[in-house]
Amino acid sequence: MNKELKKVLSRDMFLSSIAEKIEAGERITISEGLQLYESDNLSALALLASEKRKRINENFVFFNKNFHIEPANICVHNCRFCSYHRNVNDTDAWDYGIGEMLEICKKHYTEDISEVHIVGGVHPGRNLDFYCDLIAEIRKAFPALHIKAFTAVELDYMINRANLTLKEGLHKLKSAGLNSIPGGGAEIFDSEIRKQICHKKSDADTWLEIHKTAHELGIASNASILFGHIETYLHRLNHLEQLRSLQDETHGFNAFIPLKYKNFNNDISEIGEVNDMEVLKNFAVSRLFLDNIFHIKSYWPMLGKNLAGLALHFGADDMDGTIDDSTKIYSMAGAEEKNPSMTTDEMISFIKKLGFTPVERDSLYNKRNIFV
Ligand code: V47
Ligand code: SF4
Repeated sequence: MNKELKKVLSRDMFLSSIAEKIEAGERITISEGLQLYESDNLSALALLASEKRKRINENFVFFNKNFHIEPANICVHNCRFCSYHRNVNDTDAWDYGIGEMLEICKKHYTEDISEVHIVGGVHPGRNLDFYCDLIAEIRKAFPALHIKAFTAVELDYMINRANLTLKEGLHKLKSAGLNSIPGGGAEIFDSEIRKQICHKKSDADTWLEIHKTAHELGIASNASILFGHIETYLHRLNHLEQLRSLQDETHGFNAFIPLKYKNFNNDISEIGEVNDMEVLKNFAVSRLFLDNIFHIKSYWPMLGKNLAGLALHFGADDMDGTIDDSTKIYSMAGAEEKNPSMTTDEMISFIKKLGFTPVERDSLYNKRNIFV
């Protein structure tokens, strides 16, 4: 244990014993996780999470060069926290065809871009064949691009409608060129909370089953949590526990993304947003609890650059991508970054200024360039 951490823990009996466990590489329990959440000793949480992150990821902070496609904001669901979904006839609804999405790819693609991230609403008029054609066309036009696409909730709907098993549907998408699955749609796994904030959406078991099946087929994925609305610390920890157990089985999750609930223009706006301390604490506990998911993503388009940078001192090791102003999900929910875009140079100097070594990665966290 480093000197600074010892000093910060010297008058904190509760955290000291948990810190010893973490130091010895032992797994922490839900009740220990609860003690971490309930602690006001933010310096200790930061130092503990930083020690853990260093053991896993040294001093590296990862980023990739990517862009997003949001095929449609039309959605059959009506999640109460969502500021993005629209009905088919709304004047601000969009719904891109395959040709339009290829144009988006052409607009953003250069040889050094390694990933396209595709997430949108659960569209009632689109089927699995449409999405397979989309993936196949992108694969044909941009053979080297990693295609990370469709949350488990979108996958559940399209595969169900095609009357296929999860395995058959995912296999079909993989054959078309799908490489990995993003972490969205997880929200909070607890069924009572889900009933209150996203009652129509796929349940936790389905979300977990889709990721498990994907992992078994060799499709890696991410996981997320939507926090800071009506859930308690215990709901968050139960969520983390379910992810940790699945990861023990499959080792298929690349990264965990804590998504802070943003409250602009949705059905639960009145509950407000949690403060930055709470966000940072959540990063630290996630890093300490999820000992088997190697990367914690500080998703800057949603957090804003300043808070995303601070999260790197609370256990996060990944900034996600350069984005090129290609996502609206978070700006529509009130995120500080209205047109998120960072050049590679900006990303590198941003990470360096915070004292870390920037690493450009591919979507599976292979190192492409280390900027010492
Ligand atoms: O599941 C919706 C979230 C998610 C709000 O895998 C909101 O690399 C905050 O999948 N406030 C979709 N969050 C985003 C997603 C994602 C994002 C970044 C990286 C990756 C990855 C995946 O967006 C949804 C939901 O949890 N969301 N509304 C809101 N008001
Ligand atoms: Fe639809 Fe996703 Fe919004 Fe829910 S969060 S309403 S599934 S777009």
